[in-house]
Amino acid sequence: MKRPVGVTVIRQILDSQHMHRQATGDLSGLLTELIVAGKIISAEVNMAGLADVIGVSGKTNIQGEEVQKLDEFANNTIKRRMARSGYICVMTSEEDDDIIPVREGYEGKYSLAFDPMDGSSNIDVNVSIGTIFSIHRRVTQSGQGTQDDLLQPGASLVAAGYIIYGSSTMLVYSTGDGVHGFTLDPSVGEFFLSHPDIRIPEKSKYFSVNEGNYHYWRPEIQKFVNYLKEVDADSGRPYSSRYIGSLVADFHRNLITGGVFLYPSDCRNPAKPKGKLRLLYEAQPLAFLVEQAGGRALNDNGQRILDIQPTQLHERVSLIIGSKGDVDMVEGFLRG
Ligand code: P6P
Repeated sequence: MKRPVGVTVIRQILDSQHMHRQATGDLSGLLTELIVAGKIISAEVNMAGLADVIGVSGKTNIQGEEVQKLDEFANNTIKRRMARSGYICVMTSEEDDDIIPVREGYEGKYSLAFDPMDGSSNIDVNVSIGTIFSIHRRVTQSGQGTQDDLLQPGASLVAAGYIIYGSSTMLVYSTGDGVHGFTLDPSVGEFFLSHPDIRIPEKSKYFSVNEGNYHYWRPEIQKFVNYLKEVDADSGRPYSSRYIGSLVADFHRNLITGGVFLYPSDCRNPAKPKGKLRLLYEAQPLAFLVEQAGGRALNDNGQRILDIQPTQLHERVSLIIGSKGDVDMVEGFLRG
C-alpha cells in the first residue's frame, strides 16, 4: 500500500513556530497535545456505532441539553490531557458550568476554551460532529488562571480550530498565518496536510439556516433570506439551501464551497435573547478562522464577532458567518 509522504501537522506547526523568532514552542506543544486528544476522540467516535457509547449519559449540561456519552468522553479526554500539559492556566468547556483549573505546578501561559463535541444531538444519526477550540494568551500574571484569562475578545485570539469527525477526520486550524486543513490517515494515526491555505470563496450560491425559526427572526433577516430565494439569474438567485444542523459540518462545507451560515437571534425564548450559539467556544473560533480565510462574521446587530467583549463563559450570540460577499449583503439588509 502506497504510504502518504505529505506534510504532517507537526511539521506545519513547527514551520509556523520558526517563522516567529520569539516563539518558545509552548503554542506548538499546546496544539500537539490537543491533536493527540483529537485522535483519541476520533477513534472513539468511529467506534460509537459499535460500542455502547451511543445514547445519553442521563446528565444535562448548563444549556439544559442531554449530555451524550461521547460528549462526556470527549470532554474528559481534553480536560485530563490539557490539565497536565503545562501550556495553559485555565480552561472552559461547554460541558462544565464553571472554569476548569489545571494541575498545580503545571500552569502555562495560554487559556483554552472548547466545545468537546458540537452537534452532539446528531451522534445517534451518524451526522458529522466536531470539537471546536480557541486559545488566548493569559492576562493574569501567574498561578491558576481566572475567568479574565478566558473572557477576551476574539480579536486577541492566538489560535483556533476544529476537528470534524465525518466521512474522514479533519483538523482545520489557524495560528494567524492562514487556515490549513489536515486529514487523518487512521492507518498511521497521523494528520497530513490536505487543504493548504484555505480561502473561502468571495461569493457563493449556498445559504445555511434553520428556516423553522423564520417567524422568530428580525424582519431584516427574514427579508434577506426571502431575497436569496427570489428568481433572478443575473444575481445568481435563488441560492441553494444546505443545512445539516451540526455547526462544524455546516461551517466546514461553507469554508470549502463558499456560503453563508446564519443562526439569528430569535424572540421566542427570553432565556436565549442573543441566539443559540455560544460566543467563547463556537462563534469566536469560527469567526477567527473565517476572517483568516478571507470571510466575515457578524452578529445580527451587525457587530463584528471578533470585537465583542465577552462577559460570561457560556454567553450566547447570534451568528452570521461565511463568504465576504454574502455577509456584506446581510450587513446591507441589517442597515435597512
Ligand atoms: P437547530 C447543535 O446542537 C448546535 O449546537 C449546532 O451544532 C448547530 O448549528 C445548531 O445547534 C443547530 O440548531 O436549532 O437548528 O437544531
